[in-house]
Amino acid sequence: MTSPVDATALADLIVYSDEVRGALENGKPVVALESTIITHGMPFPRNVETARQVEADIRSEGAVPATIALMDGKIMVGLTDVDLDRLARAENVMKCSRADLTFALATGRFGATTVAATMMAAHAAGLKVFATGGIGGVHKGAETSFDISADLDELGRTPVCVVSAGAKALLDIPKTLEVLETKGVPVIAFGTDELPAFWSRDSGLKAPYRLNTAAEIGVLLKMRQNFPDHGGVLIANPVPEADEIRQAEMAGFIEDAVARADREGIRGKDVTPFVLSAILELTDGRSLDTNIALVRNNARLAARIAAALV
Ligand code: PSU
Ligand code: MN
Repeated sequence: MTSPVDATALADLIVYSDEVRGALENGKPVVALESTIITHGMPFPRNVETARQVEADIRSEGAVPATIALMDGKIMVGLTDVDLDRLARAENVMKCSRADLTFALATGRFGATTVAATMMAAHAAGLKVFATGGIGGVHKGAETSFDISADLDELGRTPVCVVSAGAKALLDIPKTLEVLETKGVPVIAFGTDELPAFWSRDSGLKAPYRLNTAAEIGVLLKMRQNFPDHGGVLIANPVPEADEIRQAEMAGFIEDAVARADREGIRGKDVTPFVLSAILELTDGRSLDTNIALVRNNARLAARIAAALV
């Protein structure tokens, strides 16, 4: 008789790349990567170039990258170059958060995983560290739209360390911090007292906590492992100074992009991709360069954190 909770059924849905399986068997550090940033966050072909570059960055730090996506009813943990290319070129890829993951699997659709769904998959696959750009959060105007990213809920429940450049500055960052606190998520700025705001190093808000080395973060994560039901940890790693667009300059672009989304009646899961591409246009492509730089920066830190855990 099968037990009501069948862990092997979930394990059967996971397809590891050879590189990731080998790393897990040999106790090498592995870093999970999301795929929504590829399909919905950046235009082709820079999306796939960036995805490859980020994987190379992780390898250069001595860790193994595991890009996660949903394909043919399976959770892919580590994509081959061919699959990465297929995903980056495909049209109508589903943007999959917690609510969408099983739909994509059940229908065999291509699904790109958000922070929330990547955390779910990473946890199921035994991965503890995940690098992204910026997490989703509480949108401006959420008091009427109720638009709050499932990323926050996932951080509250799933024990994975998410290395980000903070919450995307198009969000209401003070409200996002409040929700993270309510959900019990430690928010730790890396090497700074300020909470970073994705494209900018500063948000004007103080970060709840600060740590200065990957080793210190490793100690905290190991402590956290004593409480497996305590959910995730959010690392906020500021974009390198040379690549940032300062907050004062960014504010105008964000305001224009959010107003455009409002005028065009963009709702729900389309908001984040729409605003990101509007900002790309308004900044003449500069926001994309910054986005790529911060993702690479986060990937390198995540690799060092993963190494501190093994
Ligand atoms: N960060 C980026 N680009 C992105 C995203 C984050 O630099 O495209 C994606 C992530 O996958 C994140 C998602 O989880 O946007 C949030 O979407 P929503 O607000 O609809 O939950
Ligand atoms: Mn949303």
